[in-house]
Amino acid sequence: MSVGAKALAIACATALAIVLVAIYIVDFLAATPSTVKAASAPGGARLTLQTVASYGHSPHPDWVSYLVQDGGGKWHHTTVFKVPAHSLVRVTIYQYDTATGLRNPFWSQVRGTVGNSMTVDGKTMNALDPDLASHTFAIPDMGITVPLKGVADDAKNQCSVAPCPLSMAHTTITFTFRTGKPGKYRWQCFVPCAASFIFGNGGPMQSPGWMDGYLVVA
Ligand SMILES: [Cu+2]
Repeated sequence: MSVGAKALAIACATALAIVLVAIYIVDFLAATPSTVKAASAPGGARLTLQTVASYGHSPHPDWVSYLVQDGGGKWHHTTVFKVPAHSLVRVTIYQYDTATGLRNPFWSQVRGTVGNSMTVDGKTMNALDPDLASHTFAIPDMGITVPLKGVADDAKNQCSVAPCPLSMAHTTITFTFRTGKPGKYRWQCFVPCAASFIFGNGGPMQSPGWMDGYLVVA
């Protein structure tokens, strides 16, 4: 290879590396989902979420995701939720995805909620069979973990395009937790639910706006 050809090859490789770094910064590091304020409720706030097996829209129609409902009943594709400090947050999660299962059964216990419990379709529970978990809603810095029971694999009427309506197969999980001082707390799912990614932990599992996000306590 001539010196000129070598120099050209190095220049092309350098340019490609710069483009990839720029895409990484703009598309991943700087991409921040919008913030949705939880609806006000006596003593605090009411946070309503849903999880879906596939978002059904661009940019990733086949990615698993969370969505949040605003006080007016409209669903938003974001995972940044604003709730008041030093107050009770009553959470309802409509879970439309089937189970993937937890590798670490620690995350199948309900921890950090009022009474260390949740209700699943109206039944009070303190833990879930790890194999039945579809996702978790966990805020490690607040000591909160809630495992979410998946719908049966053979359930009729499964939803694949968000937002999913209550007429489609789902489980309903409710729990309440108390917020402390203001801050920005990371929350995430711990079920390796990202189908078609290595060990189920890529794509939506490491992208804010899908399987993780922030709880903004203000
Ligand atoms: Cu998940």
